Amino acid sequence: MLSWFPENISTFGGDIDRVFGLIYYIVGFWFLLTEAVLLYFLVRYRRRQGHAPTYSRGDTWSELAWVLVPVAIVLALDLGIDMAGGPVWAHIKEQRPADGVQVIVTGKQFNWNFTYPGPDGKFDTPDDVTIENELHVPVNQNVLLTLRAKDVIHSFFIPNVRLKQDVLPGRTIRGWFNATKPGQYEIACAELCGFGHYNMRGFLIVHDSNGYQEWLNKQWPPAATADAAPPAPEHS
Ligand SMILES: [Cu+2]
Repeated sequence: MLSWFPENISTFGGDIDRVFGLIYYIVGFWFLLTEAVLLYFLVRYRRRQGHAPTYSRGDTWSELAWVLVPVAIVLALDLGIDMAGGPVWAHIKEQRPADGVQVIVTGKQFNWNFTYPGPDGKFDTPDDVTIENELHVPVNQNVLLTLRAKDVIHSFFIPNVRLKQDVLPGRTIRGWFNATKPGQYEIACAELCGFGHYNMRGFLIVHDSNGYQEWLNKQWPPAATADAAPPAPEHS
């Protein structure tokens, strides 16, 4: 199903793909059906010699049924989509995990800045590190994003983790994901944000746990942070 999609490497990506598939097949079915009926009627009721047109007022039940029956079916299918999509939305948008790797994402013309809190786990301290266009995360761990924009509206889009979120100047929006496969994946801006929009390309680098530790050690060499470590327990 939907095999042209980029590989899903997100814990919630399968749910999103299922909702997408449901909408795709329902809308696809109705599109083909209505276009086919339209073409049939165009030919069947075309202008012909000796056939006077009739005007249908639509005020008998059998005429109204042409409108009301499809309305009822489409409404039922819409509610079905809502029932399938509602829990997925709630899981992704409202039930953000409490623990995870914290990253501030700032979109600006024309790149993505990723800010890490450093060993102290707090933002706006001297050990914060900001990296351009590279989001490094560990595999199988929650990544909690705080999304902001500096100038105009951008849209933070990582196709492989099925995450797309607008970022707006003046607002702080939260997002999260949990990547299940190490590798390098594309990040894009999905909102036309100026002449360099096409160039707003970054990469998500999902490390295995050793690789992530190595990357952390490179950003914050252990020697430099030894002072911040708690004192060794005293022996009595
Ligand atoms: Cu942008």
